[in-house]
Amino acid sequence: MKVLLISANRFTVPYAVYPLGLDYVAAALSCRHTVRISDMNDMGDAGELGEIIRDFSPEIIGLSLRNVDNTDSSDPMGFIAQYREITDFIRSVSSSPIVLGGSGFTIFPGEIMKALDADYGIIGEGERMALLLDCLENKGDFSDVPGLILRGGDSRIPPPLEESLTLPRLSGMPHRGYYLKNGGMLNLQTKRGCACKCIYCTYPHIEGRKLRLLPPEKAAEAALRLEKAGAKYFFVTDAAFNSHYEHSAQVARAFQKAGLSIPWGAFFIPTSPPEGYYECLTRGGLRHAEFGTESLSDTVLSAYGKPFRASHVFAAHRAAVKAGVHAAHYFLPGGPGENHGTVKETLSLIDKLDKSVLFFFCGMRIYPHTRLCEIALAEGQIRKDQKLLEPVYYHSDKISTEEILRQVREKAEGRINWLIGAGGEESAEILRRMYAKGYTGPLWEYLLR
Ligand code: B12
Ligand code: SF4
Repeated sequence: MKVLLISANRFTVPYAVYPLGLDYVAAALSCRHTVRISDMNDMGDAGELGEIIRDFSPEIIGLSLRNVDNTDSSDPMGFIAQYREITDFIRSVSSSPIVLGGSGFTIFPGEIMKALDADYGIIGEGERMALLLDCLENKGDFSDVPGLILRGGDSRIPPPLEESLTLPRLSGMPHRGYYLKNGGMLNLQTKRGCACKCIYCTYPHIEGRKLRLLPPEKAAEAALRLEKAGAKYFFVTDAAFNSHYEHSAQVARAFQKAGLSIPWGAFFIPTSPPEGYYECLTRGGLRHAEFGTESLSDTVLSAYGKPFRASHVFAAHRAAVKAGVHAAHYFLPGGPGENHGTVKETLSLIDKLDKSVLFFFCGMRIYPHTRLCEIALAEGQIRKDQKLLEPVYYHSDKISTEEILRQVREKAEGRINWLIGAGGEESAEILRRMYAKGYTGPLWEYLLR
């Protein structure tokens, strides 16, 4: 079959993110089908998409829905209306069935199927689209496709893929050019899954709880291909790169052994690392670490279900900075357990995180399939039948989000390394201007204080 895969994401805050998921879907389909990828970031307007559809005449169209909103209560934005415009446009030029997928879709499959009136959706890993195509070609039984959702049907949550992680399609992606021109950043994945139980987090639902690891030499092969393709920097998209200390160190050693010369960054859990861990990673090219710290109050960390306490955050931070890593910490005040005292505690300890960039997402978004959703339901903050596609944020009855924002803004005054949310359009615009001058990567070195 002729398959057109489209990345619908046009959000460029904090920067434009390469749609890696579609390379996995393409790899799973390419042996039996003709697959083409189009990226809305790389297109001037919808007219261009129309030309691609007319020229290629796809028999089926897959649409990747990464973000449903920006998860930022201080500057909320939703993307479903934009996606609806895209599906309406596709329908105006093609009668081929539309299949939805992607991480945003996986969180809200039923609601998004309805909002976009799509033919099919695949919850979770899109490699399973190969089974849907088999089914369509052979008039097979749809119930053999795990995670498939039909128009008007119920969502069935599939088990994560059993197989070990493989590589995505690594060549023949012309849309990479857009990212190489705008910051030079591409991305790769070395594992899927997270076994932690942080109460608000969707990642275990999207990727599964069991860790599935890519052999380190395969990760190095993927990294070298990115370098060869012209990437100046890459981001490792794993839920948490150090959720398996041994494997992540092996990956860094494999990068070093393969002679990788471009720097990279990743998400980290601020747990105390083994001796020499960050030095090993920097030898393999690690330049920046984004820590999911969330709070420096042990009361709050415990209520959030985090697998570390404030002392571990400081240990992880010191170890990373000593190794020369650019550190960033994400904070998520306002969830269960937060009160005036805990906010004060976090803000008074925060200066210990020197030489770092601090992101504050004030307000915890309630997602389905999370412990937070159960807590909010038990506290009467949401109804059992309430749809959460339209963002709902948890409210602590001990301190309001406005008060938290006020305190954070007051402390952030005059500090360029404190960003509310992802920094918004203003920071993204500064990055865009620096990229236009030839700068590459996330460019935190200009903010670190
Ligand atoms: C890494 C990451 C980032 C990094 C990206 C760095 C980079 N250069 O790549 C950074 C920190 C920059 C980032 C930023 C943001 N992120 Co983010 N991010 C992630 C994360 C952890 C992984 C995404 C990823 O690349 N996965 C690896 C690829 C291979 O998987 P995938 O894309 O999901 O694709 C698979 C399936 O989804 C499916 N699939 C994908 N497309 C399709 C298409 C079809 C047709 C089919 C059938 C299947 C299918 O198959 C693929 C292979 O199995 C996810 C959470 C998660 N665990 O998924 C959040 C996530 C995507 N981010 C999210 C958000 C909100 C954001 C921001 C808006 C936050 C903000 N305000 O700044 C920005 C937006 C950035 C942008 N410009 O779009 C949300 C999106 C949900 C939502 N609420 O909208 C997620 C899901 C986290 C969450 N809160 O639940 N992010
Ligand atoms: S917040 Fe990080 S450590 Fe916690 S469950 Fe999510 S991915 Fe895992």
